[in-house]
Amino acid sequence: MSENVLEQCVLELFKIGVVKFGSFTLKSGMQSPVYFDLRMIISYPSVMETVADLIWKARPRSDYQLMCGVAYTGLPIATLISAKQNLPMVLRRKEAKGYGTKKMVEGNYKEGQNCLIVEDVIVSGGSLYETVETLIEIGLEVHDAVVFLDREHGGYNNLGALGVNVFPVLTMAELMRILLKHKQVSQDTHNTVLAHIASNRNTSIIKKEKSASRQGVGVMDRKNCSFESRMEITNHPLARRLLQIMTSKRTNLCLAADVTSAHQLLSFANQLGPHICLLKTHVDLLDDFTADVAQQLSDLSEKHNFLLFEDRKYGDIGSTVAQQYSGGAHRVVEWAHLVTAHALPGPGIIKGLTSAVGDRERGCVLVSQMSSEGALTSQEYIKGCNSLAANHTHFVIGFVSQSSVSDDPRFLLLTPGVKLAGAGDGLGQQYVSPRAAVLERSADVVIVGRGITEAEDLVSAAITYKEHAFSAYEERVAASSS
Ligand code: 5IU
Repeated sequence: MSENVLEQCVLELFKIGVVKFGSFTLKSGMQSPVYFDLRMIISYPSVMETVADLIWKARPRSDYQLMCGVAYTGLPIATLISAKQNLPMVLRRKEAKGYGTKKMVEGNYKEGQNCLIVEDVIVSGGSLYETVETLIEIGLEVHDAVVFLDREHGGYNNLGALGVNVFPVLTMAELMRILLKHKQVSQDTHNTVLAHIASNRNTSIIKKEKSASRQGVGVMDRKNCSFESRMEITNHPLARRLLQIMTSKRTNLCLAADVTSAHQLLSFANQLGPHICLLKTHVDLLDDFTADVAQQLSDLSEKHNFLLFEDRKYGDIGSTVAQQYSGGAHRVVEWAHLVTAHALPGPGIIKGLTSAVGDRERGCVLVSQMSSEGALTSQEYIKGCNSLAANHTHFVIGFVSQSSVSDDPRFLLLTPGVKLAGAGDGLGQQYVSPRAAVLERSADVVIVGRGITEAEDLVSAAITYKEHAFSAYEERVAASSS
């Protein structure tokens, strides 16, 4: 196919608004400066025909007996090809019918037939693989997929590893090169998109039950997975870093340092740093916070390899939290790797916080449940937190919780209200032991304050909590694999 046809097609797609630049959240939760929406072509039959021709030409061989378009945009494209090439189609439903035959695949097919997959765009390859899986289950042979655009986020390799060869018409870098060559985008936009591709090359497919079964692995349930194995499937760099710290230092202990002087905070951080994965602060309690204290905290976090976690519980509209996060006396975004936030305001809370992040590596933990007596976090609220997190995996790394609010292995559950002795503090706090937090309440990280900060020997108290919590985690993972 001539380079010219492809270039003309890209320019045409750009003209009709298929390619957009700005700030977008992809289905996976990834933030992207570019969006490619091929659905639009159904309003432009001649463009659709060109796209279908280009896709057809990208196939590696000619002996397919069937073709299947991935819903939705792959469907009209496959239909065009099917009619033009006289190649029969099958259609994979998104959900099985609730009546009649309940089948997942429509159309006539015979076991063993070789089926070509047609898709518009691949990111991680996850939705394409769901289609492949269903077709394999009914006995079809599926080895090749033709796609219009490979966004270069790892889908090509992910599918290759699952035995599906992907043949893209175009990659995102080629698309940008063509738009730049024809002066449709600035050099800046071009570079921004290329940098985005470079930093998101390896997204993974979240293995749903079915995908996992083809590879002979079990369903990935958070509670059963080791921190190490979860590193591979989280798409947030700070979640990965935290899991890495927990694995290498063998600690899932977060110290809650509710103190009023910087000297005391820094002294806790220095003494207990070797035993913790996170230092949870409330720097608004300090009488003497300065930028220098923040710098010293950062230095200690580097020295002892733990992350800084400011428990500010942001909960206002986006514009206000953006200012609270970046400004005021504490300039939290400048030094805290993680912060807590309420889900109450809805997606605006994430938009507001992320607008202040710039190019720093930052994340948040949503307060899903609280340890205090009579907390008002209902099931409905917990569900809302889960969907807010699932739609913003580029920023949300997990939840503060008191039970197994999520089985998604990408998210970490952090549980406060942990103490070895004592049921409460007389002000509503309710305690459980570190073992119960991990084994009964499904915590990944235990948050301990006064159990350590009020102990006579700080270091030995921290070691005791660390050992209780980490051995409970090891038991939990071992129990699931036996
Ligand atoms: N904290 C809770 N419960 C919660 C949430 C946060 O205790 O539900 I959200 C904070 C408050 C304090 C720390 O900073 O965790 C617990 O300290 P003690 O271990 O001293 O109770």
